[in-house]
Amino acid sequence: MGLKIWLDDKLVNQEDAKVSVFDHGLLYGDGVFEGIRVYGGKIFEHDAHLERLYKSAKVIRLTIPMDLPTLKKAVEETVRANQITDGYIRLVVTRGVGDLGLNPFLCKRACVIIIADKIRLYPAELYEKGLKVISVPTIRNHPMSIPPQVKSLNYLNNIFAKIEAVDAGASEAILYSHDGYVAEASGDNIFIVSEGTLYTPPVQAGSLDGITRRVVIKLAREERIPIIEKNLTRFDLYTADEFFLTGTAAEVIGVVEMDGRIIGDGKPGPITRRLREKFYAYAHA
Ligand code: PXG
Repeated sequence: MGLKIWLDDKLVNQEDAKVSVFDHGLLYGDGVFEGIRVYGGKIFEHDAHLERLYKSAKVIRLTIPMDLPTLKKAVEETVRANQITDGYIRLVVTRGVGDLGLNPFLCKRACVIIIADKIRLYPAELYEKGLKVISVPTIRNHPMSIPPQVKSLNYLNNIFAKIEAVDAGASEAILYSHDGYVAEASGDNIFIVSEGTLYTPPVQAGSLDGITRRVVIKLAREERIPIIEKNLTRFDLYTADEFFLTGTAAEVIGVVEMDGRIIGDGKPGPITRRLREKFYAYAHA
């Protein structure tokens, strides 16, 4: 049975959920998006995701054709129509239909797409064993190009990084900023533990302001685990006691090898496990 997809201003059948070949989202990757989880029928950090979407849209000079409360209702309606209790929402706003030129202001109306589907989780084994990651040659977008805090439809930079990781037989890519500091993974934020303190790069080092990252920082504070946001180098990652990634799809997942260096004792560490458990409890509360 097909899904019900939100398109512009209403739910339509999946077969009828079609956009124009003149949509600038397709022609230029011009648009913004969010990936959101549903846990036990509740939309996880719904307001935070929507606020980030409106900020991304503002930065790219895109007018979302409905206000936040209306969009929130549309997301809720889409989740309900597809009877999703545990799943994944992809919320996309494209620039809309224009001509073949770049000028976004010739596009009449932004197009709103909401897809709510079941999620395919990473295999449980991966959480037990931890990931192998590599540093990739592709650097994170320079802040004077598309700002990394904008969750835009233009993901080629991250896709380059992902290709480099897959080619090297690694699960994830670690990207650095133009000045050599750790930025983030291709679709996840980065944390390390060193002598009992949690460290994560500041968003300004070139990462998305991850919603999972924010929740993990909050949970660490509740757990009285010291947390410091500061610039990190690859030396800090290689020599960390623990290393983990955070993101909507992955939640909290340990990293056990990077560029041929074994992290800690080669298994996801105790603070990683504790924060993963806390995150699970928080998401399902
Ligand atoms: N950095 C980037 C570049 C991302 O795309 C995150 C960090 C984590 O942010 P959240 O808010 O999700 O904690 C993301 C997440 C996927 C997938 O399938 C993930 C993202 C986008 C598209 C796909 O893993 N974004």
